[in-house]
Amino acid sequence: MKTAIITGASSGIGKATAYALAKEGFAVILSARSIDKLDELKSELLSQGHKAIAIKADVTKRNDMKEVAKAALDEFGQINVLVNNAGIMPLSFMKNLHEDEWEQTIDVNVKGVVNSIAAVLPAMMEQKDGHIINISSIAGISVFPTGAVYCGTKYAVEAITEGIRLELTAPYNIRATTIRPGAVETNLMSTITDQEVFAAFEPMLKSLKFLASEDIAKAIVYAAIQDPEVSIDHVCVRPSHQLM
Ligand code: NJP
Repeated sequence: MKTAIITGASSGIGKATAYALAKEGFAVILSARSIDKLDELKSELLSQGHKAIAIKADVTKRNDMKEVAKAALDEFGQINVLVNNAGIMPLSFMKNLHEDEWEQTIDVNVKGVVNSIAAVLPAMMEQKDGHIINISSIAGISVFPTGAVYCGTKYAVEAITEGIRLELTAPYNIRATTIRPGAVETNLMSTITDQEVFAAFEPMLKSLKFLASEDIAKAIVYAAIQDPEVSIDHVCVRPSHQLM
């Protein structure tokens, strides 16, 4: 049975992805910091006949992610897919100097991604099979005001993903994909504390119909279930009326 580790599986896109991959026959390894939410999700999946385990882990901590990989191997014997989904988006104007949030955004969105990659690579290289699906963003291909640091982290995710493709696909059969969501209805905006951001985006927030997490989960499944010789490099999924 193929397995998928999903970081940030306690809500939003990660949670929807857990359901979608489980329905495709993957055993899912759910990780995030909110273990209560993960346990609830795990119970629901098990009651529907799926295979799932839940492990509390903070992506910014290397050892936590190594424990997640170890649990996946102990339970299922292999790691086929890593969905690097955990992320935060405390948008702010540069002039307002939200330095702590900048640092936290880099820690979660960049260091968290490489910590998770490092945890699964030994198993994937040994198996000569693996797929790293990194949740980037439209912010990973274009910059907008208030998003300087957030966009910077997602540009980094794009670069890291391309590096994996160049170095690891041919010798180890490890594929790499970025998923680039547009606006999706999740808890992500709750991390914004700079009130000027809400004022700046008010017209957009009032008029735009956000996507559902399930819309992004479908794209993740599409990338994950391709035949081994097919590489889906990038998938951009945005609301039809979101122009940038
Ligand atoms: O957000 P949300 P999304 N260690 O807040 C986890 C990208 N994206 O589903 O630890 C481990 O519902 C947190 O879990 P917990 C976005 O950049 C979104 O929208 O329990 N996990 C939760 O499960 C991000 O990469 C949109 O608090 C940590 C999850 O992350 C991905 O989509 C647009 C953690 C966040 O779930 C999922 O975000 C776009 C840590 N230190 C890109 N910190 C969008 N929604 O519009 C947080 O372009 N988490």
